[in-house]
Amino acid sequence: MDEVLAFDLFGTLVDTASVAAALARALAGASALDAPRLAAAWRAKQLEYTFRLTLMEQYQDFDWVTARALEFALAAESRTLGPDERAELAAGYWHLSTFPDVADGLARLAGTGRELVVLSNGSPAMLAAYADRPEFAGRFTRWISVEDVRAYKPARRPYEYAAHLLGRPIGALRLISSNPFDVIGAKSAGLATAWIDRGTGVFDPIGAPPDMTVAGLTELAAVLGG
Ligand code: 2OP
Repeated sequence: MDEVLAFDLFGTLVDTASVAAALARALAGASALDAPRLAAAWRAKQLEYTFRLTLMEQYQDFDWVTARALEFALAAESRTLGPDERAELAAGYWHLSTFPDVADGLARLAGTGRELVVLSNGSPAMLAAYADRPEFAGRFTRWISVEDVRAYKPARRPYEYAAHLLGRPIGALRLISSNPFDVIGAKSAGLATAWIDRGTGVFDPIGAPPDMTVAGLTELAAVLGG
């Protein structure tokens, strides 16, 4: 039986840097703004909060985490926005741009006969919104949210839960992610891995290297015979 490919969403299929345009619009007129840097700081804080909550054995959903991280990132830059403007910006995480290689890569991977699923930190409602996109429609058999186990990746629980839901041994899943923490977490839980290097070229040296490194989904499909 072929392995199941479990895709991370944020940063892997959709581009978290695409919130920069909305940040630039919201803060137009304020003093010089490096919107891509602010978007990156927001994303880094968002992930930090997921890690910290999980370490504290607490859970707040990904919308809450995203909103709090934006609050922090703005305050750290001494930028002020009202609650409605902040809410609108945070809602941008429901509408991130899909990376250009994704539609073609998923089509080819589906052609290999492997089952494709999503395993994401996103809330079930967020995942449902993404599932309706034309490039994703019908490609994934499941959109698995960590919310079901109330623990964020890279805790073991979300990976083990995905294997349990799919009724497969954990080693029959391959996690596909651009996030090194996710790749290392999955590997340490027993999954095979593929790292989508979306341009950083730098992988964290705190765990096993990825089983596979590719530049995008089209290349992944080629390596996997699609
Ligand atoms: C995701 O779960 C880790 O943010 C990443 O989609």
